[in-house]
Formats: sequence, structure tokens, C-alpha cells
Amino acid sequence: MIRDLFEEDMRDVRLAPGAMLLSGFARRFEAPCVTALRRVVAVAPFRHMVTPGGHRMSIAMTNCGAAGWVTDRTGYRYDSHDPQTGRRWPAMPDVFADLAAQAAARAGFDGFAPDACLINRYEPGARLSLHQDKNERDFSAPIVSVSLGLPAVFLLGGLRRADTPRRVPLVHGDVVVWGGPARLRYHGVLPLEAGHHLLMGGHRINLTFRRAA
Ligand code: MD6
Ligand code: FE
Repeated sequence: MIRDLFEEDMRDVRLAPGAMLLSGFARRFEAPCVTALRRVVAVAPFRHMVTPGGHRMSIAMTNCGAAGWVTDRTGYRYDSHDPQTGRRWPAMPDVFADLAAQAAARAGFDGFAPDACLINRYEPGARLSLHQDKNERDFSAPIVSVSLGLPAVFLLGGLRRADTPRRVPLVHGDVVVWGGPARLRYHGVLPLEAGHHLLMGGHRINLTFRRAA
């Protein structure tokens, strides 16, 4: 019998109640994901947004799907249109929606239909400080987070900012799903170490799928 090529890389790790690391889960979607990503970025290029406090984010971002996460001097929000082009965000590629739904189901969240995909691009030194994801209208849906390219250390904190975060190393193809009791946990990403990845070069790409509206 032919074994699944990626079988030895697939491992499910429970990080906390409601939070699961699916090691290597995205690898079987890798080629169509890269093609889809190129199409999205051609229409909605990566850009460094500004926080309400006036800081330029070290991560470059873009979006696809009906709702895109944006930040500027006026605050954080979801917007159906790309403020840079004035056009709707590109549609969510089918392979993205399939990957997100299958990962969510494997983690115990059936029927996940994301309407938002935030795409984060990290270069060496880029980081994400501890935060909660709370701009979404409905916290009953989980979040599905896909890592591609260079490895990074994800910080998984608790429900209070002061809770000491756990360090979770993430590599290409890893998927983190969290929802239910974990949905509002603080989290962040340590500064990216320089390196080279065959598909993504000197970058880490993170796809974060949510139900925003
Ligand atoms: C990142 N991720 O991994 C940033 N948020 O680049 C997030 O902020 C995030 O990975 C909610 C749930 C999972 C995540
Ligand atoms: Fe987040």
C-alpha cells in the first residue's frame, strides 16, 4: 500500500483546551496554496499598515475574502474594501476555504466557513506583540492559522495579558486551530530569525482565517 507522503509529519498536539496544533497539516495543500497566494497578492499587494498609536507594523499584510482586517490611525476594523485600491478584497480561493474547514473539523470545529483571511508576511526581525483577536462579531467560530515558509516561535498566553505565554515553535505547513475556551487567549510571535526557505525565500507567511461578520 502506498503511504501518505506526509504521514510521518502529521501530528496533533493539544496546546490548551480549545487550542490544537496540527503539525504539517497544510503541506498537502502547499502547491495550490502558493498559486492562490500569488493571485491574491497580484491584486491586493502586501503593505505595512499603521496602528492606532501611529506605529508602522513590522509585518506586511493583505487580505482575501469578504472581510479584510485593517488598521489605521482611526482603529482596527474589518472592511469589505481594500483602502489602498478602493476595490473589494480578492475572493477567498477555494483551496484556502477547504484547508481552513478541514483543519477546523480535525480540531473538533465542524462547519467552519471563514469569510476573512488575513495574510501576514514576516521578514527577519518582524514580530507581533501579545494581543487578543476580538474585532470579530462572533466568538463562537474558531480561528485557523496556517504557517508557511520560515519557522517562528508563537507565543500562546492565557486569558489575561499578564499570564506567562507558552512558546510554540511553528514550521512550514503547521496549522494552529483555536476556539471555544481558547478563543480569547493572548498570543503573539517572537521576532523572526533570518533564514532561507525553498518556497518562501526569506519570509514567513501566516494565513489567519476567521468568521468576522
Ligand atoms: C501569526 N497569528 O501567526 C499571527 N491570531 O503570524 C495570529 O495573530 C493568530 O496565529 C489568532 C489565532 C491564531 C493566530
Ligand atoms: Fe491574532
